[in-house]
Amino acid sequence: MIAPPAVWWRPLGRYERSWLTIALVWCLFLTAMMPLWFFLGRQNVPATSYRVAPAHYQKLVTDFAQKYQVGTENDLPIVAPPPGDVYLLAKAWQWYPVLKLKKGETYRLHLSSVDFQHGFSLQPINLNLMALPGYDYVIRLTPTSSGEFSLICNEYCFIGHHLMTGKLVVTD
Ligand SMILES: [Cu+2]
Repeated sequence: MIAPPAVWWRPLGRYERSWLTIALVWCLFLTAMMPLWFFLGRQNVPATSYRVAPAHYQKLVTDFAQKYQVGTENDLPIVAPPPGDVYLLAKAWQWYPVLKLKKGETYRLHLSSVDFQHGFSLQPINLNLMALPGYDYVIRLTPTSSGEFSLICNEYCFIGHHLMTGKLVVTD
């Protein structure tokens, strides 16, 4: 056996010192950005959440849909509510109902699930929210462009997950 020399390392070279400094500065920068971005980033959805019994939420949505229904599409009611509280329900495996909103108006979009955890994903805007049973998630929403938007589920919710699509319409 050969014993290693008493001092087997050499003092840091210029390059190693530079790279270590760059790595340290980058780590500190990223660490500072985590809390900063939480407060300054515009990615945070203005939302609040409340506890709600799934059966109660289901009733709220069906009453709401009946009240403001203006049509039907693929057996789903098309609902055109006035600005204010609007309801959307995620269930295996559909988004209920088809909401018809007005550009520039402000809504309080309620979102919840009656069975599994689903993922609300509005395309092509790429607005992503969680739909959880037992929680009413309320999002302040002001559509800024008109057209037809697709809703997909981006949280795996068993066998019908890939079929869980919906629609949201914004009119001028
Ligand atoms: Cu899903």
